[in-house]
Amino acid sequence: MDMFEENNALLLIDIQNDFCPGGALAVDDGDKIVEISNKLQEKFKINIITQDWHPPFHKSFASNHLNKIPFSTVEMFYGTQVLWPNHCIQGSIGAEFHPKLVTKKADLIIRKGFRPEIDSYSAFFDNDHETPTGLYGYLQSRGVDTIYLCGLALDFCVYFSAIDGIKLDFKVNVIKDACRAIDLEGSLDKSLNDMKNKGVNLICSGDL
Ligand code: VGL
Ligand code: ZN
Repeated sequence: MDMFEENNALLLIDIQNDFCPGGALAVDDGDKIVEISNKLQEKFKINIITQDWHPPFHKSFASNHLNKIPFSTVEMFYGTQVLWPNHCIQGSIGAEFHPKLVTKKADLIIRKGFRPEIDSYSAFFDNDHETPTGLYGYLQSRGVDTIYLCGLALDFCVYFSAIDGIKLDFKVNVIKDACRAIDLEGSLDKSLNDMKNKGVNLICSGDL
């Protein structure tokens, strides 16, 4: 397949130190997708990288709530929010991309989760499903109609980006072997089923 077409974009989601082994919110084998993500970038004309980018007092951190522990939940004005360990704090080493991730090929690096009061899993919208990151306008103005997703974590930021992509009428492909999951209380199975039901293509890097 030729991904060098102007209507295809590869979105590399949150391949950052804190989501890799040794990081604050480590995803099992998160670092194992770096090489494959670099290879994928060779196939695409348009590469876009996202970066989870939180201020220290971010409301998605358990530490910023009274008597709350990581991986519990809280009701926020936009619905139920999982509380995470402090991660991807703006300017920290944990927020940097994995050192082996090639970033020079990216046309756009989009930061998300910088508003203290609201989390942002999706590359398109904050968790209120309303506040835009700007990615939609960017893709539209470049004539992109098909997106390919890889990165971390499959059942959170990749998943929410894929679902929003469908809502926005993109053809959405998730490259499963170039993702790893957190898998919190069945979230992996739930997200995979939901993606299948909503028309996300789950593919392998070998298919490209
Ligand atoms: C993510 C939890 C919190 C992700 C980001 O990138 O999947 N998950 N912040
Ligand atoms: Zn985050």
